[in-house]
Amino acid sequence: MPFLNKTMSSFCNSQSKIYVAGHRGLVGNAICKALAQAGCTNLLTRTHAELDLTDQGAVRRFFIEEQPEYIFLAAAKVGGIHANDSSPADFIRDNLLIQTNIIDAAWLQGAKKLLFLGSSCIYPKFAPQPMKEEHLLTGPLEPTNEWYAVAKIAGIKMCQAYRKQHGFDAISLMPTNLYGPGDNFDLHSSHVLPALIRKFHEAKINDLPEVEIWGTGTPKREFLHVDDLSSACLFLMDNYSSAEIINVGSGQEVTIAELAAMVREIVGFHGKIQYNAVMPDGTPRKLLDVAKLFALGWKSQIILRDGIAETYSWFLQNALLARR
Ligand code: GFB
Repeated sequence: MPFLNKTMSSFCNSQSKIYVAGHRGLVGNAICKALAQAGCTNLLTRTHAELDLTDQGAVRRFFIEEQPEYIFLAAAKVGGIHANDSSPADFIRDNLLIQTNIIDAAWLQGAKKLLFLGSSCIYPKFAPQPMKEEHLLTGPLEPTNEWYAVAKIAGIKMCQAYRKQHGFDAISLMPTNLYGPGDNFDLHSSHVLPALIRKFHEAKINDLPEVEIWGTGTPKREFLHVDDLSSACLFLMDNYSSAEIINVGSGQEVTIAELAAMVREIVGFHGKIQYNAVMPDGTPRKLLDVAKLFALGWKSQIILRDGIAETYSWFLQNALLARR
């Protein structure tokens, strides 16, 4: 079957009222762009200052007033391995509150459909690779991000419970490690890819002899461009309705050392790479099995090298504005 990638967009027209929670984040922003390109003009967004998603009363009032029909739940507290490991209370609290408030209010107000975004870290640390949807809850989690993972698993279970008890059409997507323009480039809280872009860039302009990479460089990660994820979100909002979770990935993985070499070349840094094994490696491998999604007719399109080059040029143009 040829890969469709184009959503039928039955939900997506100028009439449908669509709420994107977390529209200023990497994912929410990409979803808004994709929706606008697909012709959805009735988009609803709120900044954090306008609506605190951890406040149940405020979220309920917002849903009563606005009555959104379709919800993309992209609001979450996210971060890289160090942020997850050092702020476990924030990760479990904020995510549980945000997702619980939104899922419950959406159902209460009779929304037509909700799309919840989880993460590949919901799978056990030593899950067989590539990780299939049925590997959920079959073993212990990776300790550096178990707090975030437990919150995301609760979100999955909540979607399943509301479907089972109330017939609410809530679906759960499990994206792999994401990156792209608009990412967080703060070296303490970011994920590896933006961190490497910034580290190599700053080493280049400051003529430094080496760049420090956390861990051993041996863990493998799969990366997906955020525009591929937003395309999958629109596609699945139209073409998927099930209690079962569905993985969203590129199907390709690289070691952190390979990633570092690629970023170094794209940025044009000629010094050395120094590994700091005192910093954690995290899960050794995290490759999603994307057979289920591919069988529905969707496939990622952005090649990692191209996506990194695009993200680096975004960083260069927006470095002063980028969150630091
Ligand atoms: O992207 P990252 O922080 O998240 O780290 P995870 C991936 C790998 O890159 C780890 C290594 O092995 C890190 O040790 N790494 C090397 C670095 N240098 C750096 C650096 O400068 N910064 C960072 N951040 N990493 C997160 C989870 O895990 O993935 C979240 O903690 C979430 O919960 C997210 O699931 C997608 O892939 O290890």
